[in-house]
Amino acid sequence: MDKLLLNTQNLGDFPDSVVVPKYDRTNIISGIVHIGVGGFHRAHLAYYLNELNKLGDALGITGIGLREADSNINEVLKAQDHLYTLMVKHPDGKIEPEVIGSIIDFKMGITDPEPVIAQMAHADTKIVSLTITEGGYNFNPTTGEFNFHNPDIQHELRHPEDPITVYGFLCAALKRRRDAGLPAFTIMSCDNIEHNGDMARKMLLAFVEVQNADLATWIAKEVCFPNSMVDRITPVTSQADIDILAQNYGVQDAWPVTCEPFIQWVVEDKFSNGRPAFENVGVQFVPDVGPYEKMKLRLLNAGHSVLGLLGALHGHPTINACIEDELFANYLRAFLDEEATPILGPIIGINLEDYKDSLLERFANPNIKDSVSRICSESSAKLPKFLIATIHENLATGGSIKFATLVIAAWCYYSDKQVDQNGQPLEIIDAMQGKLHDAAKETTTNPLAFIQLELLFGGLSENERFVTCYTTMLKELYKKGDIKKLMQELL
Ligand code: CS2
Repeated sequence: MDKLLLNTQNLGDFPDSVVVPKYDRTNIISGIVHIGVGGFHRAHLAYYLNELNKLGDALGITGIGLREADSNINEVLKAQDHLYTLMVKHPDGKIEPEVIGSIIDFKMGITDPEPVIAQMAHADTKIVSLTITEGGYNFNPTTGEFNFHNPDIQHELRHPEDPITVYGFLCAALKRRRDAGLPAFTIMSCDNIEHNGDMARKMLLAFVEVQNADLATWIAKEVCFPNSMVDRITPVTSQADIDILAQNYGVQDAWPVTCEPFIQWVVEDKFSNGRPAFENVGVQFVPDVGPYEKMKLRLLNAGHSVLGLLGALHGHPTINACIEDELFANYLRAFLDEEATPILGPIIGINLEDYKDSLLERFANPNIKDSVSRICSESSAKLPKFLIATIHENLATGGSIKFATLVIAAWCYYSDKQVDQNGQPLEIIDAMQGKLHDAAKETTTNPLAFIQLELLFGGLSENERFVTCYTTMLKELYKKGDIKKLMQELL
């Protein structure tokens, strides 16, 4: 098949099996500035906006990169007129490729902050949305307070005109809007954090109160921070995906995104400066997102971590490989039923049994091939929110903790050994990797060393019930190194 580079000019020449934007992209106005254009954003918010444009809107996104690593996506998107292909992969093998046209520009904040501030401060910008990951919010995971020790934050506090982090940029832009008499934009967090909007608000206000108290008062009054629950499994793009797109569909896209068919976004209807009619494309607006967020984080995300860490140790490469292993599927279901479900209250419009059934089906999708290394990456930012919080709640109520505790023991062993049970090196990506390894290494002389990382575990190392359960499992694991045996024993 002839291969064509993905760009505006070639859109008309792709085969019918590839959906392309039919709307006029030259008319699009950038109403949303998005920080953190990773695969998830391109499979989720940018997808929804593309759907709205198909219905007649003309709204675009300006992507922002605040990290050196973002220069890759910047270059790819520039070369492709900001177009990219979303490859929706069904469990039966069907792939639906669709070219998404809603991202219309990209700016790198590290090389030149001014155009980024100007774009955020532009009258057309109504929303600044974020997917900066759990770690990007700059809070202490145990206390939940803003981390003022971060050197970049210290720099921005002294030099408001030279922003580096999301907080510096948001404040510089909001100050400019206030001074120009423009309304504030909405700050819309799309990260996997419970009360993500409240968290963004708390962190921004902590920062700006020190940087510019006067501006803090204006932000507290004018800026809305809706909480939201976002969901779509988006694995890391592989070379095989790029090749399939080129060979089977003739589209040469340097960085397509693959995802599952399922998509969900539940959001609070609190916007400072208007919003697109997202309800027309399936977004659910509710007065309180809390119960939906908690359900998703403590079932889906925690479930991923359970499979990811146990699976990595055993040597399963992907989440679907874990689910194909009956022991892993049963273990996951037992964790969901016995430890996660009891801490969730009833959720309007949701049948939790159906929700859990659908999670297992989604995880089993054999075409997604979501790597356990993606799931285990940045566990230090994820686990306190996804799993450790559940252990704390079950300890308080007398609930079961054994399934989650084994995951913590496995995490210690994994951080110490850094190889799976077959001796294959594990790909560990974590901002705290060094600290985790050092603490885990001490386990042989001090079994509590790992859980004494208070930043992650709070007071768990002083809880008798947890310590007994954890140290028994850890001993077994270090003695035999057989994770499946331990899993089996708990069922
Ligand atoms: C995953 C999430 O990062 C993780 O560990 O659980 O990326 C998950 O795939 C998404 O939140 C799905 O919506």
